[in-house]
Amino acid sequence: MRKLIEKQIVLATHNIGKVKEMQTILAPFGVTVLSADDLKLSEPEENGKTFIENARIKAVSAAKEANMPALADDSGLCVHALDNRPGIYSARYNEPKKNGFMYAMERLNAELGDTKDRSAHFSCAVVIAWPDGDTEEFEGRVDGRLCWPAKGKNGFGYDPMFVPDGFDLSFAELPAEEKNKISHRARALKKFTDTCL
Ligand code: ITT
Repeated sequence: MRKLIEKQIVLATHNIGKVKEMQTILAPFGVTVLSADDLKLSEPEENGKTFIENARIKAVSAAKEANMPALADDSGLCVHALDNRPGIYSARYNEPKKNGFMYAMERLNAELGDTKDRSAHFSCAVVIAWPDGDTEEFEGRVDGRLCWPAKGKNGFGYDPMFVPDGFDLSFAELPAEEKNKISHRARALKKFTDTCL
């Protein structure tokens, strides 16, 4: 397993919700974290078939372009009664409406109809790539159930309709520090920090 010797990395994501969470989780480790927007990095086509493949595409592209280690996150919501959709298509599920996520949440809820099984999980793949193309890859997951109507104002994406196991509040109702203890992203990043830092 390769250690991160460099003290500066770029987050290979253009999603501001992810950037905030990743910066908060990585803050205690003393690594300077730049964002893809800071460096005006391009967005490669995410044509992988898994979260790991898409995270690898983003990390390798950003590390080469920025000439520094790059950390990418590919994540999504997997709804069990829908054969784990939208999965890797979670962001694209919100198209053509790019602003606000209500469109995707309503679409998902309509697709579920009166299905009794509301169980779901969030998955997150985190890949660190170095400019020489080397990578280390990690995954995290949090299980829960979908609620309707959506509730809460924190977080981003599908957070208002996802209630993690052991809680009655949605991810968008929980304070950020609570979500960051148990989320799919926190769990994948914990494996990254345990291994590479
Ligand atoms: P980048 O590719 O630039 O990182 P993106 O938003 O396109 O940004 P993804 O392709 O990984 O990222 O899509 C993941 C989508 O899954 C994201 O847009 C959210 O809608 C959803 N998602 C992932 N993690 C989430 C979380 O913690 N809370 C709510 N929704 C989440």
